[in-house]
Amino acid sequence: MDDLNVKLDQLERDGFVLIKGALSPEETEEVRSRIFHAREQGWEEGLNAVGNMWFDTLLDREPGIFGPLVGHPSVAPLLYAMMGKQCQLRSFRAHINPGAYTQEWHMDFYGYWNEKRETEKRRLAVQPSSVNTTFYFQDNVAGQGHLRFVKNGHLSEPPHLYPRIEHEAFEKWCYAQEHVVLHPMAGDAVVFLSHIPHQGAKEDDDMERCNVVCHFQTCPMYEGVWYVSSPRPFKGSFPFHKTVPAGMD
Ligand SMILES: O=C(O)CCC(=O)C(=O)O
Repeated sequence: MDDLNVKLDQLERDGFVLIKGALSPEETEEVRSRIFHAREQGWEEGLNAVGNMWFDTLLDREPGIFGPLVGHPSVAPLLYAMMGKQCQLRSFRAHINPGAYTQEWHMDFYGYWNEKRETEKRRLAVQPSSVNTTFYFQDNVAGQGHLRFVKNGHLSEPPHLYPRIEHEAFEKWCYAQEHVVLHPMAGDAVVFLSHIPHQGAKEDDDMERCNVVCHFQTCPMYEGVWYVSSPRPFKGSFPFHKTVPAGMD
């Protein structure tokens, strides 16, 4: 519990927490190889301009392989402590970075601050929230790859988002801030608040790099909330609906 409280405090303070060795070497290798199998099958949705190839169907195609990542025991106590049974899987997306890759600075839950403002105007509405659990399958050591955050970027609203995002100005602002750089290793997970600006990148174009991102949310996430992914079907989307993580009630 002490360890859990330390992590919860860190998540609240920094906006992210790195979970070392979240997956065993066997789990890491199994999932890694199935992500590349998916590519061989041509199951990707596309490859975007910054070098991110994405797969939205793997949880449905291979639930036995990918299902255990949803509320995995390494992240379940954190998710449950934050969201309880309201914790809902919004989306499940795997990525491969086949060549050069410098992701655009972005927030997964772009609409967070706007929803906060809207919520404050209403007597009954409550603030939606969202958390990423992102699993890594290669060693992103210095010189190979990284994930970085705008330092304290979860604590105040970045400029250039409203009324319409100005991507160039937003990215320029992100680049100009102080950053915290993580080097997640194979089997690590990063849990972070989905509204913190962040950017993944390869430092060596030749490194193999892939990840799995599970987005969790507490509703109300109405249709039209500004978010990078669309929601999965409601039924079956609550990982702790029937089974509470061990030792937590
Ligand atoms: O490490 C990366 O490539 C980026 C991860 C990311 O954007 C996410 O987890 O939402």
